[in-house]
Amino acid sequence: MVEVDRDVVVVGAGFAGLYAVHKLREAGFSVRAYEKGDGIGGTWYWNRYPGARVDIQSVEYMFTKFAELEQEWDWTELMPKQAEIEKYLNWVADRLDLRRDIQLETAVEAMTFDESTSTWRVSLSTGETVVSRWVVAATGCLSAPIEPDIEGIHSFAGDTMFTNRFPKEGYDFTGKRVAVVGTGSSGVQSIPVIAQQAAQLYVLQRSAAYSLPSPNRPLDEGELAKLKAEYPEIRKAQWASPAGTARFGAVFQGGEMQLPSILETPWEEQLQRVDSLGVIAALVWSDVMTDIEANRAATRLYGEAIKRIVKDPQTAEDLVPHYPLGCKRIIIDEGYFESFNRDNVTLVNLRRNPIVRVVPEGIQLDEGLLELDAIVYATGFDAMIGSLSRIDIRGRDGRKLADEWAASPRAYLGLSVAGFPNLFTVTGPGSPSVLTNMVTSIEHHVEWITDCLTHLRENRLRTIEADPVAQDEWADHVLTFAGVPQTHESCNSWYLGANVPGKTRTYLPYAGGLTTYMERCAELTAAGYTGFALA
Ligand code: NA7
Repeated sequence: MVEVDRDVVVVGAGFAGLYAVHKLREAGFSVRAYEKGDGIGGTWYWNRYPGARVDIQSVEYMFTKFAELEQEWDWTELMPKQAEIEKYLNWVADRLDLRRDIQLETAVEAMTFDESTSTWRVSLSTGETVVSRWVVAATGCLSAPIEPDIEGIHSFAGDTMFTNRFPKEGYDFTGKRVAVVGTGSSGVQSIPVIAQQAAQLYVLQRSAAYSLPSPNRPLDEGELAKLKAEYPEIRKAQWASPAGTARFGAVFQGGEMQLPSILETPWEEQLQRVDSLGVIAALVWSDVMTDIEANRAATRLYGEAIKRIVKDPQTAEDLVPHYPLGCKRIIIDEGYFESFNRDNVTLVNLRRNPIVRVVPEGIQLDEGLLELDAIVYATGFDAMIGSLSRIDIRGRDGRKLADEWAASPRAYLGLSVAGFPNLFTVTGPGSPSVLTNMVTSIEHHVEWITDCLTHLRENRLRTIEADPVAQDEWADHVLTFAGVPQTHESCNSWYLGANVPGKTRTYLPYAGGLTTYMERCAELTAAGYTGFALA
């Protein structure tokens, strides 16, 4: 048997990488994780922009299988900020003694599968090469940043920042003339915070956002103690829920179980819902996600709700999206629309007044020059496949993963790619991942991988590889779940890869729900790893 440096190389040290190190080590495998950042946390290490916050409740946005440990961690808010999540992950790493198997400031640059020994040769940015039997790619779904293709972007004389690698030391916007480019989650979360500091803030919007007010609030001691006492029930409910979170919908729907059809509800009655619920009124209908006409009605209602918040009529109109509700992940904000009533905030509709180029003084728009001190790009990610496509990964016969995925971004069960044996893609394309609570999806994948490696070890098997036919069938199956708003021709989401020029347009995540997905994985595994070749 060939010598390996480690049984398993783990790429990344966010939620997935940390859990992988822990579970694999616990199962008796030797493991080493490599992390590009100089701290752990993955997504929650890099995305430290002002206002960054998760949209899942804190008591569910944590590892769910540490019954004792979870009692020791105190969340301070209903939906925690980036800094608190980063602190939590560092605390977990210390408590589980994970750091000794994690090497920071080390990027995996290339990996090649050696068919003669069935091992991976992993090349690191430090110049080292590590040989392992298996690789677990815990590289995240939203971790390959996109730099927008804007002429002159590097010529700006002021401060240029990206939300997805925001300065660690923070940035003081006080007295500055600032532009934020992009109005996805990162833009929408950072804009209200920057607006409070900046002398002048220009919001450069190409597509308007669907955003709901955050229900966030501090958790007082008594409430947290009660929640902790309920953790066993919360965990049970969470794992029985199709989204890996049982407490999410209740926040917005007030527990209402039977929702009416928007198409069957007179306009005056629809407006009454805006009276009581504000912008959330657009969401509380039975047919909005299944019928495009109902969806258009919801957008109209959403526009009415915005008009009631935003005083300037043109700004209010420009803030209404021209694509279906549910096409992109709905954002949760803290005072986004209210920000546009401030004297120091101006919305620039790039559809009417596009960016011509960036110049040393600021941004040259079609209709004039914005003179600026700082530009913040909140322009998103090459989602779900970008982080692995950017590593030079060679499988059987020298096949390059980036080329395979450029043509057809697919992975069997979202976990394994045909032609790339012994490589596992945690929350890869075709997995529920980004449509669920990421933590539960990650836990499921890491546990499945650990069980799989244990099975291989027990049965003296050296390789596992997805069957190409099973992989294609899975990809077809995944597409059957993509809903009406998600695949509509006017939808250009990162779920579809449509935010990256040249990327194949296909719906990447599995929308059938985590519970259904887990059942399917369990059935296939129990039947002898159907769809995989084990050797
Ligand atoms: P998103 O959601 O992909 O948003 C990126 C935004 O940047 C979006 O509004 C884009 O407009 C805009 N964008 C991208 N390129 C440009 C250029 N060249 N010019 C102007 N505007 C541009 O990324 P986020 O980081 O906000 O959020 C990612 C996920 O993190 C989010 O879904 C949550 O799940 C957490 P477009 O819509 O493409 O017209």
